[in-house]
Amino acid sequence: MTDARFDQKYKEHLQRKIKDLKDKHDAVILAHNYQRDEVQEIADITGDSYALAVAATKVKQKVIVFCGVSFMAESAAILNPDKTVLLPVAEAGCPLAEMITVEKLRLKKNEYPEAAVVCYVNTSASVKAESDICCTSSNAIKVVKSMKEEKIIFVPDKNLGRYVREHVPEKELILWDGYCVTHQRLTREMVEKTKKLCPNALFLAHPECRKEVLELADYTGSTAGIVNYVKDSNHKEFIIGTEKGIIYKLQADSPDKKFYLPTDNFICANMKLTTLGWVARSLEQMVYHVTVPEDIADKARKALERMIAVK
Ligand code: CIZ
Repeated sequence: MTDARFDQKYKEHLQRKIKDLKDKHDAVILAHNYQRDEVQEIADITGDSYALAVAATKVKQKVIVFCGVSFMAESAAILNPDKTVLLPVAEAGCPLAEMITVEKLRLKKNEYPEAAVVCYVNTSASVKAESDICCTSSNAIKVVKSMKEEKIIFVPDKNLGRYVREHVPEKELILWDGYCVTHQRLTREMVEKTKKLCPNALFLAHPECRKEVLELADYTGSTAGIVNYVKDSNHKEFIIGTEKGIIYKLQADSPDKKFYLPTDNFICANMKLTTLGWVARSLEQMVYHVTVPEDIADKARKALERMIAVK
């Protein structure tokens, strides 16, 4: 048997095994848009963190296997205290979420006591608990507009914060110095080079990209925004300014369209830690059970639910 045929057989074996384990344990699989293709294939629901946070509140199953990174599984656990939430790889974290601590946020709040705190969902439960409201890249502009306070401490992504500031000039945004290490890798030169190679393609960028990159974008939005933009567009070619995993959904929705990445290195290493093997192990051994201390969960839930209520 060739290596490729063996890999395919092994993949199918693991996917069958996961399906059986899911039935046995009354589980549902949620997968982020940046997960490996074969993990998105076995997911019951895929989406960005906003869609997954909302979906998590509606699932009927007892067990939620969250294929993503730790802050996402934490949010699902906070919103669903009665369910068992599993993260297949305990080490799947988010460097951006680690760029802020509760202690440092408290110092910033003391500096600006009149300001409200809007935290990006890419934060720990403790930072959410210290914030007034959460946001995702899908709803950050709406969330900031919904605040009655004029001054907003926006944490921790400075690129997303800058993008929101441009769209909500009536608010004063105090930005944190954090960034997504994956999106920060993309430079203006990489995009310009790809545009020259693909002159008919539109460039779609995620707001976690640098300002100089967003200046080149034909459209800026979250992964959900990019997916919808491509579906509705008459264009046939797109340069994608976000993590590679999104191509799976784009290509599945629009098999007739072409997608190009401006760099082969547009990969979030943490998102790619989750493999089919770890998902199967997660269900076999019920690991890793994500829990959040009740006092923190209660406060963080308010920030998440307030976000979900923003229309
Ligand atoms: O909000 C999310 O899920 C992230 C991290 C990116 C996106 O736009 O989906």
